Amino acid sequence: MSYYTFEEIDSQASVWKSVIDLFDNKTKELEKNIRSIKNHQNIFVGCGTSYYLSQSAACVFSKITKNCSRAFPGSDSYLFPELLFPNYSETYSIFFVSRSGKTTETIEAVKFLQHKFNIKSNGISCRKNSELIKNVENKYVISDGDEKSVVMTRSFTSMLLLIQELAGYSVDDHKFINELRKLPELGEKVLKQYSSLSEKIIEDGSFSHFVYLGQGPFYGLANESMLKIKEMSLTYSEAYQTLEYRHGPKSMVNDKMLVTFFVSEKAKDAEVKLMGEVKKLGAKVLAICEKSNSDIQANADYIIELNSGLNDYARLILYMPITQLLGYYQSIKKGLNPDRPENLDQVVEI
Ligand code: F1P
Repeated sequence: MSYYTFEEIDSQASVWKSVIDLFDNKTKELEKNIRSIKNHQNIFVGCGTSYYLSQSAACVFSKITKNCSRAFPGSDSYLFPELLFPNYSETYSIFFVSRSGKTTETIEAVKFLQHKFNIKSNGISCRKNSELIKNVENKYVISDGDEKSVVMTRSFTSMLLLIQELAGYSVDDHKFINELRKLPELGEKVLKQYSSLSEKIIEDGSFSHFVYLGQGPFYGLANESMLKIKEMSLTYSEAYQTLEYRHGPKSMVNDKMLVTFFVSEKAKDAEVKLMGEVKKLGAKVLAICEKSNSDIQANADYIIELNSGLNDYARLILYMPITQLLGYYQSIKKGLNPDRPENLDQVVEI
């Protein structure tokens, strides 16, 4: 039986190409939108996957535009709005992220913030006729990223890439933009080279608990990978900033666990030290890294080397097909339907 989820994961690199093409052939409207987000503080708002995406997006924006950028769940934006705008004299741009463009909390946030504060609003979605896109000033739509399955996979990576492009173009960082151009080809390569390893990891193990660890911009990816395991396979999973794992959660490590490290180049030495500690306590370790080294080889049971030549902030989405597939194969192994998780709808409407 073939599942939409698998096709959606497998086809994502071609959607990344559509995102690159959108920016390579910029319309006048897109150029105007990009100009309007210069030198602002940036706030990213979404729910579920779109919130985790926002966490990584805010890190990319802080690094590339050098303007303070933060992420909030849709609910906080209208329940605790004072946290979004501590100093109202600053200039803010707000980015609402939603695949469907109709999640209740995100739409509440759009309406509340537009009514209460006069702030430039940007909407990022996979559906152009959605309520979100109708209600924002600057509209960014990547329709090819939309999905039939409940869980978000290619929509996550393609909307994140769209935001990476916005960051790069808003400050004319051509080095970063040129790195992003390489992602579709690299994504195809990763899928070809490593899909079978994701399947093997699940086949070989009998995991009842998954942990995902990533620092800085990789933390949003760790959260999203944690969610994929929960949604698709109804298996217990957690995510932390890598070094936070020592501060308590590590005490629960056992031999029924797969601990995945999103290894960065910037913090590699510090991150890799933890691998040995986790391995000693009996867990299986998966390292996803740009380049492996002797410490990774000594401590990881499975290694995925991306060899992309891209910097940490450009390379992010290349990590995701692997962990999306872990959720998919774990779901199949448990006899579940990865397209239709239990007790979850495609859109949360309250
Ligand atoms: C957000 C979301 C998804 C979740 C489920 C329900 O959707 O919470 O993360 O997997 O599909 O909706 P959206 O606002 O991005 O459409």
